[in-house]
Amino acid sequence: MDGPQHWRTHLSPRSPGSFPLPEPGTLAGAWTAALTPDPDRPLLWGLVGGGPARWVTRGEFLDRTVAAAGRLSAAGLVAGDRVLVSGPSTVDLAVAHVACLRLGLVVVPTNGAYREAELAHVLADCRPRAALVDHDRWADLVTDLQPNLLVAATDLQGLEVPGGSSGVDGPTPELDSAGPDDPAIIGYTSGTTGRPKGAVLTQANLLAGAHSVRVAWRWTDADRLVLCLPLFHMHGLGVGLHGTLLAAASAVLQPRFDPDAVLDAVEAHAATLFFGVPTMYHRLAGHDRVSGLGSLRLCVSGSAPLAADLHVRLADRAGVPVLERYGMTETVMLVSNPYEGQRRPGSVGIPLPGVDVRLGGGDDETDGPTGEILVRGPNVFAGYWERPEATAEAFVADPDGGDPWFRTGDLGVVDDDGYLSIVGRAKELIISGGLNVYPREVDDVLSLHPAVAEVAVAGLPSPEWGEEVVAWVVPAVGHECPDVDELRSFAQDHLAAYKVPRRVVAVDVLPRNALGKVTRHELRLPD
Ligand code: MCA
Ligand code: AMP
Repeated sequence: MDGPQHWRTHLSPRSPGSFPLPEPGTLAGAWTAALTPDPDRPLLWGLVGGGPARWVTRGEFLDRTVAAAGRLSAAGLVAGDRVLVSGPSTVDLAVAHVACLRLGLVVVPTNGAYREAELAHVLADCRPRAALVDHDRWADLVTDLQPNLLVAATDLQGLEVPGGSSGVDGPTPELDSAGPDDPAIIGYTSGTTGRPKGAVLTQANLLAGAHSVRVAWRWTDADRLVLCLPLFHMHGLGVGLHGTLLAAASAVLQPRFDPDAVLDAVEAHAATLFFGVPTMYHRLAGHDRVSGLGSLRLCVSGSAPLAADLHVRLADRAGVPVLERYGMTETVMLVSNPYEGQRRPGSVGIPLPGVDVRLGGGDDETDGPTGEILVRGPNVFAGYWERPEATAEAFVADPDGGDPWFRTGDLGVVDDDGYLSIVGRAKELIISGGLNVYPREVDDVLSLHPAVAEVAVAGLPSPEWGEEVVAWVVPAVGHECPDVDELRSFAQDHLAAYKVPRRVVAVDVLPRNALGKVTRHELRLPD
C-alpha cells in the first residue's frame, strides 16, 4: 500500500466528518423501518408470482420477503452463505434479493448474459450454497458446474426444503439481525487487473451508497422511478432498487430497455425519475417521443461518460437537464452533479455526502493537473473476496495517517470551483453500453483461434455504445486474418455477447513498449 508521489486536489466532502446513516445502520434494517408504515402504499410494479405485471404494496412486499426468508432458512441457508441471483427484473427477484439480505445471506448478483466459462469462474470463486436463477437452462448449467448447489427460480419454485414442506409453516427465522459490517453483496468486477474479482460490500456500505444519493437527489416517498436497468449491477440494484426501498418510494420494473416502454411508463404511472446509461439516453434522444421525458423531476446518467453533446441534445429536445454521476461496483456512488446548481456537461460533479475524494498522481511536471481519483467513505467496500493482495494493491495509505484511500483507476481533473471531470483511465477497461469489458479476458479467448498468432483488444469511440470492442489481430503464418463474423462466432461460446468484438483489424505487428507489453492506447484503425 504505497502512496502516490504527490497528492493533488482534495475535494472537500459535502458533509465533513461523519455522515450519519439511517437507523439501525444496516440496509436490511433501514428498509424494514422505511417500509413498515402505510402498508397499502404501492411499492413495486412488475411481474410477480408467475402472474402478470401489477403493483405490489409495501405490506405485501414485506410479507413476501418474510415468507421467502422462511423458505430459504428452511432449506438450510444460514447467515454468511452466498447465494447467486440472476434473472430479468421482476418483483420476485426483488423479493428474493431483499429476503436474502434480511436473513444475512450474501447475494452474488450475476449477469444473465454470462456464458458457461464466465459463470463457472464466479461459482468456483465464491462457492455459493444456492443459486436463484431465471434464465433458460441456467438451472441445469449451475447444477452441472456445482452439483451440491441448492437451485431454484427467483420465486423460489423448485427450492428443496428438507421434509418436503414449503417451509412457510416453520418458525419465522430471525430477520434484520445482520450487523453493519456483515457482508451483504459480492459484486463481480474486473477491477484494475486480472479476472473478475468479487467486491465485498457490507450492509453499511450499501446503506451509505443508497442514502447518499437519496439525500443528494432529494429522493422522497412521493417519487416513482422507471427502472429498466438490470438488477445484477450496482447501477440498477444498488442505486435504483436499494434507493427506492430506502426512500419508501416506488418503482416500475422493466425487464429490458425499450424506449417506447420507458416513455409509456413515464406517462401511465406518472413517474418522476429515470436512471440510465448513456446508450439508453442516446437511443431516447433519437426517439420522436423524447419530449415525454420532460415530465420527469430528474433524469440521472452514469456507468460511462455521457457525451457533452448528448447532454445538450437532451436539454434541447426534451428540456431535460440530465444529472450525471459517477460510481463503481466497489463504492456504489461517489460523485454527482448537484440537484440544485449547475449540471455541467462533461463533468461528474462534486462528491456525494459522506464521500471523500482527492486526486493522487505521479509526477507533477509530466502529468499536469490530471491525477488518479482516490476515494474513501462509509460507502467504500471492505475488500475483494479472498484476495488479500488485490485488496492491498487497491488502497493507498493516507499521508496524514487517516483511513486509506481506494484507487479507482480513473483519471480526473478538478475545475477551480470543485467540479470533477473524468479524463481517462489508468486501468485497462472498455465500457460498452455501460457494461465493463476487460480486454485481457477477450484477448485470452481470441488467441485460442487457430488463425490468430497474436491479438489485442481495445475500445474505440462509438456514438451508440460509448466504446466499441475492437480486436487487432496478427494472423498465424499461412492463415488469412479471420473476419469479424468468424471471430464473433468463435468467441460466443466463451464470452457474453457484449464482450465480443464488433470489428477486427488485421495487422502485421502489435505495438509494444520496451518491456514487450502491448500498448493498447497505440492501437489505431488503418487510415
Ligand atoms: C447488448 N449488446 C451489447 C451491449 N448490450 N453490446 C455491447 N455493449 C453492450 N452494453 C449486444 C446484444 O447482446 C446484441 O448482440 C446486440 O448488442 C444488440 O442488442 P440490443 O437489443 O440493441 O441491446 P439491448 O438489449 O438493448 O442492451 C443495450 C443496453 C444494455 C440496454 C444498453 O447493454 C444495458 O442494459 N446496459 C446497462 C448495463 C448496466 O446496468 N451497467 C451498470 C454497471 P447480438 O446481436 O450479437 O445478439 S454498474 C456501474 O457501471 C457503476 C456502479 C456505475 O457507475 O453505475
Ligand atoms: P463497474 O466496474 O462496472 O462498477 O464500473 C465502474 C467504472 O465505470 C468506473 O471506474 C468508471 O470508469 C466508469 N464510470 C461510472 N460512471 C461514470 C461516469 N459518469 N463517467 C465516466 N465513467 C464512469
